[in-house]
This record gives sequence, structure tokens and C-alpha cells, in this order.
Amino acid sequence: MKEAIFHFPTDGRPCGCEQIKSGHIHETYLITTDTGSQYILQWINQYVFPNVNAIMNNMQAISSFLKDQKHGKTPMIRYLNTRECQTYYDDGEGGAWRAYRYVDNSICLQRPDSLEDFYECARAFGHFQYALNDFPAQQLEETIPNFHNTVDRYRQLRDAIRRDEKGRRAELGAEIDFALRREEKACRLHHMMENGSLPTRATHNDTKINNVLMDKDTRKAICVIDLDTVMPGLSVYDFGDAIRFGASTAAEDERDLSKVALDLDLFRIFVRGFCEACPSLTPEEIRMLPLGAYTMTLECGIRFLADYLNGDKYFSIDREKQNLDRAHTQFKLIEDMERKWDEMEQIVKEETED
Ligand code: GN1
Ligand code: MG
Repeated sequence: MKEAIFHFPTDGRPCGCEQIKSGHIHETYLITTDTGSQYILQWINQYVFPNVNAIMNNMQAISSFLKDQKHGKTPMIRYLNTRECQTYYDDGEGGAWRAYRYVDNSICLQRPDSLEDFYECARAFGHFQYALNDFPAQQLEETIPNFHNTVDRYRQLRDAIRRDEKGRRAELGAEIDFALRREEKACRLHHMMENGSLPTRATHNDTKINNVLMDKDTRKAICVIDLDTVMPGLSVYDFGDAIRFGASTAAEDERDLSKVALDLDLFRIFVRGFCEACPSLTPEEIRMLPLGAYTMTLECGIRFLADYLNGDKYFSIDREKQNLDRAHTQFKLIEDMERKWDEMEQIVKEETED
């Protein structure tokens, strides 16, 4: 049992504790009590999120904004206050914990089992974006500064290459070259954000399908979770990160690269769901959707590569070279997107023309 759960007001006495291994950052546990109630308990990774108050405050601001606004209901999970009336529990040993009631009958998928699953995911993230349309993005604290600043991600990669802390650089010539040759294209959206040709919005920034809770039976989306990275950003990044993860034909850490490709049917259904649910996208945002997918995939690839060079400090791993394997799948996807570029653009046109 994780002792931290006793600091939250649960229905019944906690008696079961099972770790859920799905995110790469926090540690997550499913707690069951002797009355059969269930809770999610999370240890917050403060190496990644040093300011726990900032993430909890952002969450609070978004929840109260979404509670009563015009775009229809946007269900959200609600974190419990501790018995000491705090938004999280500080265990005195540097650990911060938070908890919420497990949503009955909910699951989160590691990949879509069908086009319908991915359509649901697209609608959930599209709706989330739309619902936050009038939210003053500048009110949000930047929980991770420069999170999707691709220019800065390249700077971090160069730092990691120069420091070469683990002596891994020598084996990575091809990967480094692959990333650096694509820098200009990868940074284009960031420049468009800076010069105002794409609007800065309040965005989710971590739109993997496993960040949507789905109903186990109906397979309908219940709500979007993991709001730690909700910050000012680009809608096309939310679109793109979801494609990177969910429209790939293989797992993010697949070692057999022949299995990794972009599934254009999944791409199409996601464009449809996202644009239907978010009618406030501008024509320029819509035109940039393929570049959003490209940018998020390449950026994630260089983040995995930089972390591998740094000795796997950021993304948790459960086997050696897992971060390198993750970088490889992202780069393989990039190659496939380059091959399928015209089709991606064509699909966006077909799905968004009236
Ligand atoms: C991390 O925690 P998780 O698995 O939802 C990361 C995302 C990456 C993702 C790659 C705060 O998300 O940015 O895209 O791994 N989150 C953070 O799978 O860095
Ligand atoms: Mg997550």
C-alpha cells in the first residue's frame, strides 16, 4: 500500500494497490478500499514538474472555466483535497501525491482498436480545444517552459550531443544527422506562432489516446485527462501529437521498425473528428495540420534521442535503450510522413471542404 492514500478522504479503508504502467512521467496507482470504492493515486514527478502548485492551479482554473460555458458540457475529473485541505499531499521526503476517484467503467487505450475509437479520441481533444477557445491562455502558468518550442528542443539536443554524458554519441551518428537535416521544417510552426500567423491558444499539449478516458462498454469518450501540460500553445500541436501516437501502426517503443508506419485511415478519421468538434480552427490552422503531425513526431523523436544521450533522466524506461527505440520509431514515422505528404494534405482538404 502507498501510505499517501491515507491522507485523502476515501470511502472505506484502502486495502488494494496496483501500479498502472502507462505514462512515462508520474507513477500511478489504482487503490481499492474495503467497501469496493476505487481511487487513482499519483506520485508527481518533480524533476519534470518542479512547481506542483502551478499544475494544480492551472487545473483548477481550467475546471472552473469549463464548468459553465457555452460549448456544452466538458466533463473533467476532480482531484480530492487532502484531509489537511491541501490540493496535494507532501510526504515530507520530497514526494508530492494527488488523488481522484476512479471513474467507474472507464478505460484508457494504448492504441485505437478501431477507427471509431480514434474518432472518439479526436472528438474529445477537438472539443477540449473548442471549449477553451475563450480561455485567456496567458493566465496559465507555463508548467514546463518551452515545452513545445521546437527551436529550443534542438538547442537541448545540441547540448546533449556536446556533453555526451554517457559516451553514447559515437553510436548515434545516423540519428543525429537525421534530426539535424530536418531542423528547418521542424521549426516552421514555432516561427508561425511567434509571428502571429497561427493563434496562440490554451492547448492540452499531451494528446496521446491514453489521455482520454473511454467507457469500457460504449467506447464513448468520457473526458480528457492529464492536464499537467495545459499551457499556451498551438492547436495543430494537439492534433499532431495525437497523430504521432495514435495513427502509428506500432507501439511507440516497437523494436521491429518494419511495423512502423502512418495509417492514413486513422489519420483521416482523426482529421474528421478533430475539425468537426473544433469549428473555431482558422483556415491556416487547418492547412497546417499535416505539419503539426510532422513537427510533434520529430520533436518527440529528438526529445527521446536527447534523453538517451543524457542517460535516460526524463522519460522512465523499463529496459535498456528504450528511449533510443522510441526515437527510432518517431524517425521511421517521419520518413513515412515524407512519403505520404501529398496524401496527408489531400485528406485534410477532402475532410474540411464544405
Ligand atoms: C510524456 O506522461 P506521458 O506519457 O503522458 C511526455 C509527453 C510525450 C510523451 C511521449 C510532461 O507523456 O510530452 O509526448 O511522454 N510528457 C511530458 O510518449 O513530458
Ligand atoms: Mg499522460
